[in-house]
Formats: sequence, structure tokens, C-alpha cells
Amino acid sequence: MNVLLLSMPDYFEHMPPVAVRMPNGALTSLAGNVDDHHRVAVADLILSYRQVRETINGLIHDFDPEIVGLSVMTFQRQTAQHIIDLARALRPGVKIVVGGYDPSLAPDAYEGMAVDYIVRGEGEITFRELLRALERGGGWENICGLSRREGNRWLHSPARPVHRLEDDEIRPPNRGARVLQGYTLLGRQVDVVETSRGCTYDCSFCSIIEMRGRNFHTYSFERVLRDIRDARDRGARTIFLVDDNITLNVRRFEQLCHAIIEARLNKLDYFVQAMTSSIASHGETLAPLMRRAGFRYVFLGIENILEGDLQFLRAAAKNRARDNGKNNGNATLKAIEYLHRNKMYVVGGLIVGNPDDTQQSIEANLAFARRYVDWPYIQHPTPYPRTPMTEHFRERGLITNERHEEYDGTTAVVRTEHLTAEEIEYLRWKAERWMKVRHMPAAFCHDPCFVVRHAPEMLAHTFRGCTLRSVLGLEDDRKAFGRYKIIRRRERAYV
Ligand code: B12
Ligand code: SF4
Repeated sequence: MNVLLLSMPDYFEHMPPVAVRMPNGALTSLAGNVDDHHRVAVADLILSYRQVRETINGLIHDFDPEIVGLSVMTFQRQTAQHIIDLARALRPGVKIVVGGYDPSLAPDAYEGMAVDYIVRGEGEITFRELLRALERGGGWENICGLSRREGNRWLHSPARPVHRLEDDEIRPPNRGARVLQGYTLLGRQVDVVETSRGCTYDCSFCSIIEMRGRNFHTYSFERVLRDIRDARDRGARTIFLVDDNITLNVRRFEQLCHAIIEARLNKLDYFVQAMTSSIASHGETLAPLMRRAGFRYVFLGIENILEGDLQFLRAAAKNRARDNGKNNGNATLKAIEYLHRNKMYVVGGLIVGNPDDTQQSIEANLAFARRYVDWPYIQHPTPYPRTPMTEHFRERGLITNERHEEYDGTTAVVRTEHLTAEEIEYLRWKAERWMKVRHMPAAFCHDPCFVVRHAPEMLAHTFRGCTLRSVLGLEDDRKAFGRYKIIRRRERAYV
């Protein structure tokens, strides 16, 4: 069968496509796990976000798919709907399958769309079995993790238990299935690699627990190194390790760094997401080792610098420094210091606009980011389907915006007890632009040609809505913010 797999073109504020166009790891993993006789094409639509309609027209015409699969996050739901309608109009008989975080956690939202199947949770085996059932013309009822349309109703099979990655049930990704080019992270070709799945924490804003429960499974190092080599041989110079929480098992992470060094794969740049507590507690040995292994950017889940907010986010435990098992205060500063001492850059993940936040508490976080982080990744709490946080905001009547296409993390869609959503977003927007400019020299030293060529476009993106007058302080910033909001709204019309 011909299978076309698509990831959505929608991007958010901190990942402007001029600088960041990342592949979707789910689709190549699905492509690697279908039976060999299928012909699979993977198209990451971020690579053609300005010509989505033309690209889909071309792909459907040239590839003639019998199955179209879409990977969707919540803020991409509306775009997914448009792409589903387009695919259906171009090939009325095509079977359409959706999967990923949004269809898994809000399947009802897709039941009204022109969709035939919803794959809930991990997709590799479910999708393989679905294709087999389609070829056989039956047997759907035994496929766990599948919802399917039958006449006017939807039937949902039981959830699929999470995969143990240790037993090699999941085969390696198939990057050869990609049909579009142009992946980049600041000018270097980027690829994504998984070494583990899952997390045993339960932060209230994170979708992972509802998606797969609290567990942690790991691929063998042999497989991980093979996967990194495959990405490198296809041209990648930066590897994003997309693990949910690679620092959950610090000993394993250290061994992985050693394995990367021994395999001489440490000439690549690595980007990883980490917990502050693990870096703070083990930084003395872990941070120099990470540097030797090639780690360059570390996304730190700081979440918030104030204890009350950390409690609300259920993120206090993962931000606690521990020495010999003893609680030793907040881990954030210590973690940042270890990373900086070892010449790594900190991407600071902060969440501002929590229910009891005031202007002062938000500004305290912004001031912290200004002082300590290299690239701000500041977001607003966003009520994604079925997270504990969503329930909390709903109970307190603080959700002000139900337009899911705006649930991109940097659009404030909830208010606090003291501030409007608009005010919260304005405070972040105003501060963050200048923090981003400060990272330009470091990016220039690493990739001068890219920065010289693209600096005007990157600055234009960061400062969209601003004029010379507003930058010089001759015009109220709120006017520029108003223009930015209009531009951002327009950007969301991808199809
Ligand atoms: C790595 C990652 C990123 C990376 C890379 C994204 C990329 N291009 O791959 C970066 C940092 C860029 C990123 C950014 C964002 N992310 Co992100 N990200 C993740 C993370 C950590 C892992 C995702 C991953 O690659 N997993 C590995 C793959 C193999 O697993 P998977 O995606 O789950 O896919 C499996 C199934 O879902 C299913 N499946 C998926 N698609 C499909 C399609 C079909 C047809 C089928 C059958 C099955 C299927 O099968 C797959 C294999 O088992 C998750 C989870 C987490 N713990 O935080 C968040 C997560 C996906 N991100 C999220 C969000 C919100 C974002 C942002 C909007 C804001 C933010 N928080 O940073 C931006 C938007 C990005 C953009 N497009 O501009 C949310 C999504 C919530 C939701 N309900 O939509 C998550 C769940 C985090 C959270 N807050 O809870 N992200
Ligand atoms: S530590 Fe990270 S992956 Fe784990 S629940 Fe919290 S935010 Fe999610």
C-alpha cells in the first residue's frame, strides 16, 4: 500500500522556521515499523509551511496514497482539519488516520472530522496492525489502541499497554522515507533521536502521564548509536535527543555520554532536555562529560523560580537539589552554573501566568531569565487535553480562550486571579525579544555564515510588529504588541 505520513506545518514563537525546522520523530518511527512491502512517504510540512496546499496537492498526485496519516499536537488541530478536508477532496476514497498527542488525548475532537481511524498512544505496532487489517479487509476489533468509524458511530478498542523498548519490538526509524528537504537548527542540518520514552514525575502541565502513565523504558546503546550514525550519514550535524526525560536515570545518561565519546560521535552537536535536580546533584562529573560528548544546548525545565508556582505546577520535586539524598534547596542556579562552567548554553524553560501570579511574580521570573539563561523558552500555562492543570484552571474559571489553534504555549489563553491573559502575554513578549538578541553573538561564533545571511530575517521575526519608533521608545510598546498579535493571527492560516 502507498502510505503518506504528514506532520503539521504550525510553528510557535520560539521555533521560527527561519532558524528551526525539526523533523517529526514519530513519523519516521512509524515508517520503520510497517511491513516491508509498503511504500511510505514522510513529509514534514514545516519544510514547506508557506506552500502547504501546493505541497499536499503535489504529494497526493505523485504518490497516489491509499492511506494518509497525520501527526497532530493540540495547537495544530485546526490545520489538521483543513489538511484532512483537502486530502479527502483530492482523493475521496483515501483512508485517513490521525495520531499523536492531540488525537490520543482528545479523540472526540476528531470524530466529527473526515477521519477513518484514530491511533491512541504509541503508534508503531497499532499502525502496522491497522495496515494488515486493511489489506485483509478485517480484524480491526483485535487491535489495541485503535478507534474506528463504523457507519455513524465510533468504536474504541482497549488502550495498548506501553512498549518495553528493551526487547527490540520497535524497529529503528526509516529516515529514507522522507520526501522533503531543509531540516535546520541555526543553519546546521538537524535530526531527532530517541534513547528512552516516559517519565515517572507528574508535572501538572505535562501531557505525558495521561498519554502513557508513569514509566520509563530505554533503548539499548547499540541501537541508539546506530540511530545517531544513520542520522549523521544522512547529513545531520546536530542531534536533538527527544527523550521525555533522559536525566531520570543519571547513571545511564553518563554511560550514554561515554558511549557517544567512544564511538567518536562527539563531533556532532547535541541538544537535550534535562531536569535541574539531576544536573545540580551530579553536575560536578556529569556536566564536563556532557560537554565532551558534544552537548551544546540544554533545555532546562526550570518552570518557575517561585516555590508557590512550583507547587501549582507540581514541579517542586524535580527542581530540588539533593546532596547524598538530602534536600539542598532549589536546584536551578546550581544546574545553570555547572552548565555554564562547562561551556553549554541554557535554554530556560519557564511557565508564567499561573493562577495566583501577579505582575511582580511574573517580572521576578523574567528578571531571572534575563540574568541567567542564554535562550529564553518562556511559556504560559496552556490547558492541553486531560492534564491535571487544565482541570484546575477550569474549576477556577480562568480559561479565557477556547481557540485551540492559539494553544501554542506563547499565546496566553488563561488569566490569573490578578492579571488578564493579554497583560500576561504582553509582559513576556516585551521582555523576551531583547533576551533573544543577546544570544546572537554566540550563534554567530558557531555558525557565522548562517547568522550573517539570516540575521535580518531572524530579527524581523523576533521584532515583528515593532517599528523604529517603538524600538527607540517613541511609541507605546502596547501598539507594537497589538500589531504583533495581528501578524501572529495571520501566520496561523497555513492552508
Ligand atoms: C521533543 C519534543 C519537542 C521538540 C521537537 C518536536 C519535533 N519536531 O519532533 C520541540 C522542542 C521542538 C518541541 C516543541 C514544541 N512542543 Co513538544 N514535545 C516534545 C516531546 C518531549 C517528545 C516528542 C517526541 O518526539 N516523542 C517521540 C515520538 C516517537 O513519540 P510521539 O511524538 O509521542 O509519537 C508516538 C505517538 O504519539 C504516535 N503518533 C504520533 N504521531 C502519529 C501519527 C500517526 C498517523 C499515528 C498512527 C501515530 C502517531 O506514535 C508515535 C510512535 O509511538 C513531547 C513529550 C513530553 N514529554 O514533553 C513534547 C510535546 C509533544 N510538545 C508539546 C508542545 C505543546 C510543544 C510546543 C507547542 C510548545 C512547547 N511545549 O515547547 C512546541 C511546538 C513545536 C512547533 N511545531 O513549533 C506538547 C503537546 C501537547 C499537546 N496536547 O499537543 C508535549 C506533549 C509536551 C507537553 N507539554 O505535554 N517539542
Ligand atoms: S519531568 Fe518533564 S517529562 Fe516528566 S512529567 Fe515533568 S515535564 Fe513531563
